[in-house]
Amino acid sequence: MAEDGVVGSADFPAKRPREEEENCVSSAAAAMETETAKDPDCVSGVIPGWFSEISPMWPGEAHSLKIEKILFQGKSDYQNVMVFQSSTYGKVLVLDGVIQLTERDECAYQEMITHLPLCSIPNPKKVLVIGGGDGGVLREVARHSSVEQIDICEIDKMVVDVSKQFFPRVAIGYEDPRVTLNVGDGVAFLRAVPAGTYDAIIVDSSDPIGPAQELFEKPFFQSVANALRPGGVVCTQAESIWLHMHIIEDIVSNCHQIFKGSVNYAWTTVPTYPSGVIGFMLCSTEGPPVDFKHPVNPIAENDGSKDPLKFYNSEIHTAAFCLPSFAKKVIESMAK
Ligand code: SPD
Repeated sequence: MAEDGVVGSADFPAKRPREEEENCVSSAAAAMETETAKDPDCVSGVIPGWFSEISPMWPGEAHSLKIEKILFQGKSDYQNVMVFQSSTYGKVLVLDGVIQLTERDECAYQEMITHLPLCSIPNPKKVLVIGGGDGGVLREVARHSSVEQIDICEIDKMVVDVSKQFFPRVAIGYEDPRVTLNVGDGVAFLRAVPAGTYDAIIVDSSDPIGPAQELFEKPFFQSVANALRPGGVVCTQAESIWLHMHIIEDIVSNCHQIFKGSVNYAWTTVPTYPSGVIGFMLCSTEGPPVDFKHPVNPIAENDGSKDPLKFYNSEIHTAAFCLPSFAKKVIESMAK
């Protein structure tokens, strides 16, 4: 292990970096004057002065945010990284043209992806985060006083560095002494984890185009199940019921084959994500039963953190598993 709890990518195989940038699918305003703009090929205007999120994953629609100032643009080995100041959602982190978080609504995602699994089991001690380089999930895991070890595996060091520089209230998660950062490929990392190591694994990935693609595939879920103790839980980013039922169906089908405990889908609202909602796949391995819909491990009112919870509470935990009829029909039919 290297200094400061950071494990270098040499400790396990790194994912092959993207060779050449394909067509840039997203747009930010060309008309913006920026001191830091380095990649004008990836900046084209839909509405001048606005960032528009355009992707084949949500064809025919594009949510836009007004840009006050572009604060950072860079290209890592894996993706384009951009930070801009928006006029209504605070600072925004964008990877390959897709919004990962805004200061205003990140709580709705980070709190739910973390506390839905961790409040569903008694006494979680060892937690692994795959992805989540911005540190927001770490910040949330750290609220749980029972947790003794928090490992994170993030493929892109630039995401970690940029988050620490521009999103200190999110990246504050890295300051917890229980955290060990591994920079490398989450798929390879998990394959090397001894069976039964973790009580909970949280997969905070970007969308399945680009570096996160394998995190949506069956072999990855198999490695997750193997790395969990009996009755351990996983929560993965599982896209939008409005846009991605085909992806969700694949995830649910894989999870029913692999996880012999509970398999449930939950969702939350995030105004700046495509369609304004995003879902989570929650599963447990065979062992002590887990009833995700009824949390058994509430977070202490005074959890010792600087900022109180903004979004999560026990009522919204249970409500997150109530699905609209069209989604419920598909997802529940797969359990049979
Ligand atoms: N469509 C974007 C989905 C992004 C999910 N991951 C966000 C990372 C925040 N920690």
